Amino acid sequence: MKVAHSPLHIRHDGGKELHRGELVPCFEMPVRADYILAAMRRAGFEVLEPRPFPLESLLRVHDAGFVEFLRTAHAEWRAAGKEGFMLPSGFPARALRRDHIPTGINGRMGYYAFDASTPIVEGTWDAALAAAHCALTAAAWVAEGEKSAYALCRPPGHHAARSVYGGYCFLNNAALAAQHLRDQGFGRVAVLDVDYHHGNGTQDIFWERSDVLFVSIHATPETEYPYFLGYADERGEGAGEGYTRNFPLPRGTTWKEYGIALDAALDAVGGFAPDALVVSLGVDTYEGDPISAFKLSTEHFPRMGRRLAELKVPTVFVQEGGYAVEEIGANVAGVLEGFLGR
Ligand code: OKP
Ligand code: ZN
Repeated sequence: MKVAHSPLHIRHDGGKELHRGELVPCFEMPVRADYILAAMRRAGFEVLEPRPFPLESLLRVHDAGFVEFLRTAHAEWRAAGKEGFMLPSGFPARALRRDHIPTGINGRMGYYAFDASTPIVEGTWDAALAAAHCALTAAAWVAEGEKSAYALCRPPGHHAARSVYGGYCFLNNAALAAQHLRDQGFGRVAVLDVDYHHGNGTQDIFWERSDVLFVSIHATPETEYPYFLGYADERGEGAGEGYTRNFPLPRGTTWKEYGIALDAALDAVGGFAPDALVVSLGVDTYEGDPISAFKLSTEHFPRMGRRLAELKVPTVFVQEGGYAVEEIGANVAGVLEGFLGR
């Protein structure tokens, strides 16, 4: 399997997030990619740098003002005399205006963000753009005839909506891959999101579309991030009605219950008869994950991969979460090797 990876990911580093009353280095840290890369090499996968893509490719799934904000945010912050990482301190929540974008950097940041756990540093744009190019490159390989490919994206993408960032995500790598496949002639594309957290951004992007099915298995938003999307009654709207499917599961879910939900999700995907599949591959369902509460062990990830392969559809894997850094490589490689039947 070909792997798209860019060393530019390392530029997204140095931010902190609030965790249990303290500012700590972000769980979404550069070493995650190092561990995955080492596992890819051990598995004998060919690792290649992403191709460049025009900025307009991003506008297939993102708002132009949003992309421009991300591209220039840190420079504006510096120009306003500030230093270090950027976190928003006010959001256009209920009772506040949402029809005006403030001109100042703090207001614009709050306008485009949905949480305060996603710092922007000087190199965030370079890294997020490189991750998007990894996803687009992996999609291009599959469009050119590869049966599968893996995009080693960092930062992740599935929480990023058309014009909102958050959840460690800036550009929606999986949505970009799915849209690229659509644009290359794959008529029906399914996105299956197996990250512990609901892929609210991907759901937002494809909410009203029937050409891209979004199916997600995740921890219930009643208790888990992102809290405000990912409930079972969300099924899409307009032309997209029925083309979003959510399978929320409680904290403490083990492989036994997970496997049942996976079968139901795979039935939904199979019923759609997709021409291609994008897997938002978060391995934060692992029992040792420091911010998650499912109970999958390393031996379960190859089983997940084997079940995905049963769909027999060209597949692009896009890296999302996974924060147990020492085990992340084995868990990701497990899915991919299980998929390949080895
Ligand atoms: C990103 B992905 C803990 C707050 C954590 C953000 C979680 C983002 C998960 N201090 N909130 O889906 O793995
Ligand atoms: Zn996650």
